[in-house]
Amino acid sequence: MNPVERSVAVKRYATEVGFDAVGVTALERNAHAAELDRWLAAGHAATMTYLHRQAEKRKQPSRILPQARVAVVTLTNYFHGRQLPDAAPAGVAQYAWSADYHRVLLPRLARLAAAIRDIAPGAATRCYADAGPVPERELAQRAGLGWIGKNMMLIHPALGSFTFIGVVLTDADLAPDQPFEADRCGTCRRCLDACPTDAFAAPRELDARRCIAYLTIEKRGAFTAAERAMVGEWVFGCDVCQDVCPWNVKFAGPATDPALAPRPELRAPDLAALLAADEAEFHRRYADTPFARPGAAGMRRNVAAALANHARPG
Ligand code: B12
Ligand code: SF4
Ligand code: SF4
Repeated sequence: MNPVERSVAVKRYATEVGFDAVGVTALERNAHAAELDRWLAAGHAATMTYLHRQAEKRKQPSRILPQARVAVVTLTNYFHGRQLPDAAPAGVAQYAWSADYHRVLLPRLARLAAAIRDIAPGAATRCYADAGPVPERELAQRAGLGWIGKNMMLIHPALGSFTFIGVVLTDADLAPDQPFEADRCGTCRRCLDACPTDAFAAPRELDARRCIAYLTIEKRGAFTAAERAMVGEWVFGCDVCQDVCPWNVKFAGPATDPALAPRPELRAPDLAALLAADEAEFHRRYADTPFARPGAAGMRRNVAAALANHARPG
């Protein structure tokens, strides 16, 4: 097989294992390395110090796996439609309505990596989904899968932005795709205007310190009074800047993947039970879910804030 035929075979297999879109890009220097440097220097990473440590690899992704030549980049649709959770106050971002996506994506990526090694015998492969020093949105844009919207999300023209990105780095000789060069946001700025905390310092510049996703998922310890007010009635993550995006409103279709089926205890969690759960009970209920990231104490903090904000709106 020549590189083009190998790419076609890899992409066919990616679709068979359940990925909704796939593309290939060469591991050149990140074209937006300067944006990353500025973002970090401005303090927008908040307490996510790993982003500073990983910066050099994000800027030059060939340093992640030294012999790697290309990234095979996948998208997995997780959109569950436009319905809101039944029980307010309990805003949970849609990506957390089903089992922890790392557990779904990584076995699929491992199967894709095995197929790459069959198609290109002797190839080295390494799989990533979210964790690791991989500039996933940047690679997805370069692999032709969509553009980076003003809300910083990778937007696929047919799937929208409610997608997970998964990556296989490899030294296999695969033909790359053309990057997605167009910016289809145009003059729209709905995401910037709708963000409840004004977290965008500018288009494509998110200050994590003001982002509800950061506050409810990544921040450790107690909220300040200002942070407590900012999270509103979200108990885990936030979807506002995606919910308002016309590319999701018009084009995103619900995921049919059984592995990502919504679970009631995640979509509309029992807040009293979450508040009362000790470590053992929390682990029993939520160990395989995204709620495990903030953990029992983090979720208690989030629920307490959401309930207080619900009682005292505005
Ligand atoms: C840290 C992190 C966060 C932080 C910071 C978010 C942020 N905007 O940077 C917090 C906790 C706030 C967060 C929130 C969310 N996250 Co997050 N997060 C990450 C993580 C681990 C690293 C992102 C990062 O490096 N940020 C630093 C910024 C500077 O880098 P960047 O986002 O890659 O942006 C690059 C481009 O924007 C580019 N660039 C800049 N300007 C321009 C201009 C043009 C024209 C182009 C083409 C490119 C470009 O340069 C930047 C640097 O390379 C990635 C996984 C990964 N390994 O990449 C997931 C990831 C980005 N998150 C994801 C998700 C789903 C979310 C949430 C939707 C979850 C939720 N519902 O609560 C929110 C969305 C918030 C938002 N609007 O961005 C998905 C996004 C999927 C997609 N389709 O885009 C990822 C890819 C995880 C995954 N594997 O699926 N996240
Ligand atoms: S996830 Fe929510 S808080 Fe964060 S930038 Fe988007 S709308 Fe704003
Ligand atoms: S809401 Fe508008 S500006 Fe924001 S990402 Fe979507 S199309 Fe782009």
